[in-house]
Amino acid sequence: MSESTAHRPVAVVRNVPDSFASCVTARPAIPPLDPLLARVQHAGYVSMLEEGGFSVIRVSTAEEHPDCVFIEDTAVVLGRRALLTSPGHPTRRGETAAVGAALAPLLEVESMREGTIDGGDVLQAGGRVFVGLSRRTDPAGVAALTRFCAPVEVIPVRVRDTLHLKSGVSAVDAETVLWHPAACDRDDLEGMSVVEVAGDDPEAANVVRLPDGSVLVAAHFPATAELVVSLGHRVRTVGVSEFARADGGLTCLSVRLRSVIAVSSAS
Ligand code: CIR
Repeated sequence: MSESTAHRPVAVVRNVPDSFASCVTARPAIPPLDPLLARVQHAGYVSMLEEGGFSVIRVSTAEEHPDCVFIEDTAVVLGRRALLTSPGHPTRRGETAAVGAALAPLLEVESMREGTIDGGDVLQAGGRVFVGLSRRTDPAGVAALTRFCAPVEVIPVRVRDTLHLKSGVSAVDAETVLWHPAACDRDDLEGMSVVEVAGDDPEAANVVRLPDGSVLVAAHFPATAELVVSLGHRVRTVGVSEFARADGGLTCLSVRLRSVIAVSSAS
């Protein structure tokens, strides 16, 4: 590799639309969501993805889709294939077409024909795929995902009180997940080393593994940052409070293509 290039896995993101304040939330956001603050925080998130070793591709934003920044929900990537989802909330279904167009040059892309899935319910860990049965992901969606992933094993997990499975569980390394009891039964994460996070907010368990081996943690969860350090990982932090107010965590702001390596500037 020359000094001016680096081979990096790809992360796909989608910028914050002006309509962000109208996105779907479990409870009305008070004060209203601020698209300008969200944009500043999104820029920080993208910087961290890049510093951590991802090459970032952007899908243009869509004013008619206030939630489009939560791009993780629109696609599940397994190796060099992508399944475009049918998101569980009807207002979000139109988000997938532009994501499919962005992924098509990089991956073999197919679309779901039955059921609903939000990518936030799909956790790849320990060589298997855990999928949350949630308010957004239904049994027909799980069946579609199971067909897509074969021969990789898909394990359905009943989501307890969180929006998505990954709202309260995420992988911190190849064998270990962070977990909050609001998300699911601990025993459902069979085969994984399960580490409980502190506090009342399940999103404290939502982190992103970066290609350089570090782990991205939301700045408003310092106890998670300490926990991840105690597990032997380097931590990067980023402020994403405006997305948290819209029921989103760190994973939901990108689709990560760990098997697709782009050659990019090493700056
Ligand atoms: C929604 O309710 O669909 C969005 N406001 C938040 C989606 C968050 N997605 C994720 O955690 N994967």
